[in-house]
Amino acid sequence: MVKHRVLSGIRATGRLHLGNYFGAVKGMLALQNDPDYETLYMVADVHTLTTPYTIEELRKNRREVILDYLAAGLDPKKSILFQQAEVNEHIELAFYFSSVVTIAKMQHLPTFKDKVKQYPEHATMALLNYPILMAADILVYKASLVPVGIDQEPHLEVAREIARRMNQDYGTDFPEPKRFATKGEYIPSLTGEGKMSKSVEGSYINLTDDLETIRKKIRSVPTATTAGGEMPVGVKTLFAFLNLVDPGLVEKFQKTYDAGTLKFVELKDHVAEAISKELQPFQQKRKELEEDTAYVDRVIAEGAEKARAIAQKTVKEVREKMGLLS
Ligand code: AQP
Repeated sequence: MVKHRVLSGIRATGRLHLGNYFGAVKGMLALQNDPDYETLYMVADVHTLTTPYTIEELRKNRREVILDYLAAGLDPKKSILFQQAEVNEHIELAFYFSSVVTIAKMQHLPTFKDKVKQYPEHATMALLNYPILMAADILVYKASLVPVGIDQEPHLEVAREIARRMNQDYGTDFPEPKRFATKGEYIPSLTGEGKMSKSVEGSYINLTDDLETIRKKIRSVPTATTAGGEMPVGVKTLFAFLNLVDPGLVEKFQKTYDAGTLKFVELKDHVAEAISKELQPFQQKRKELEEDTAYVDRVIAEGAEKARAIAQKTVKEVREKMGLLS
């Protein structure tokens, strides 16, 4: 039986947070452990160049994300784990794809506009090309399923359009990739505004945070002074977290909220403890992996080799179909 392929990635911009974990990594794990799928998970280090970064940090983080993947339970015996920059074919295919996409289309994407607002001095061609490179990341493996958060949906739409155009114009056989959604496809920011995001200070909980840090951060979520009535955004956030880390208790806390007797500090401390408990196996495994440099080096080298073998085949096909091979 031909297995369906899965591709996902996380940018090498720093330590993973709960949004990355529930929106992406949980889905990556579920598909890795399903024998119907062949899974490829990369560190999107080339995508890191689309927003301001420091060379030293990038060098460190492109390895750190591999450690995070392994600590979260991604297993090189089941998944191909690799760094995007080690497989040049992604960039080559992205250039071919850029010939079937208009500039206007890219400029109108909400994700592009948001990032330009966030970094007005950094409205680069690389940023404009982000969704095209993402399409290449997926389609170079002919992947049909992509476990990512809901914020990535507009980019997947671009990937589907590119697949359609390439198939129509050049007779390729790219699938139209779909998003694999998890229960935590949208993790809200701790500030009560927008999504949890690495680049927004005060918005996130890192997977490496200890209980004290998590408790402090969760206590900072803005709540009303009294419970009952329409739920303010901060309270909704707390319930969203509870639903992910201790769903059995949602009903009990909801009842006390409706009755106006909920003590927010109790809910907050319970949520903090449940998050910390959820993260303990990850934190333990990460410490062990930090000691095992040789193993991590091997995972990185072997992953690149396996990914390259698949990617090279696709790019050769595309070059041929587009008239670049005689
Ligand atoms: N808040 C979120 N809820 C659910 N999923 C999320 N993801 C990110 N934030 C949330 C998912 O995590 C994966 C990696 O995203 P990325 O490669 O864009 O990583 P990032 O740039 O480091 O993510 P951030 O925190 O959002 O960074 P900035 O602040 O730089 O933009 C994706 O699957 C994404 O959907």
